[in-house]
Amino acid sequence: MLSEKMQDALNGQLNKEMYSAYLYLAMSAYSTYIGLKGFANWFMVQYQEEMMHAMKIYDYINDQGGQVKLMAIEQPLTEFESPMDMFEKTLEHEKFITKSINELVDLAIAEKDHATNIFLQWFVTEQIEEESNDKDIIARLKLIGKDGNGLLMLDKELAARVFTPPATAEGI
Ligand code: OFO
Repeated sequence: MLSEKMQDALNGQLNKEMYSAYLYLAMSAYSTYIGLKGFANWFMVQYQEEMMHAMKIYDYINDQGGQVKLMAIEQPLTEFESPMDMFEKTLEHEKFITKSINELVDLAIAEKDHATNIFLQWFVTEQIEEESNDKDIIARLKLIGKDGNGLLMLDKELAARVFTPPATAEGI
């Protein structure tokens, strides 16, 4: 059973996850446009992950007898300055998502909603990995600098990323 406040907050997070998916799909499209197919693949996998995050929340609200309320998804950027610009914006966005998840946990604790608190722990852990992956790639892009060969090597590596669907519908 979800309180109305918790339900609204989870619907808000569902919308943020859908926006995350949309943002990374925009980055995937831009990467393809500038000829970086490996980056395009990395962001496409990220898009799939974000859709999975959104659907985890969608399923959870339903499982708790709440009401899913879909809202308008903000338009993402369509132009980026460089691969570094995309990853800096990705990290910045993930920090915003981490803050949002932390606020949801605070609310679940304040409301003594143990089920939602436990549900959110998956996202708390996931955010550590998301931010760490982005920091890693930013560090490598810094090392690469203006070296085109280095960029192409990283592009080749990012082409290998695959989306692993969760083992259960809820992904737990
Ligand atoms: Fe990128 O973790 Fe969801 O939003």
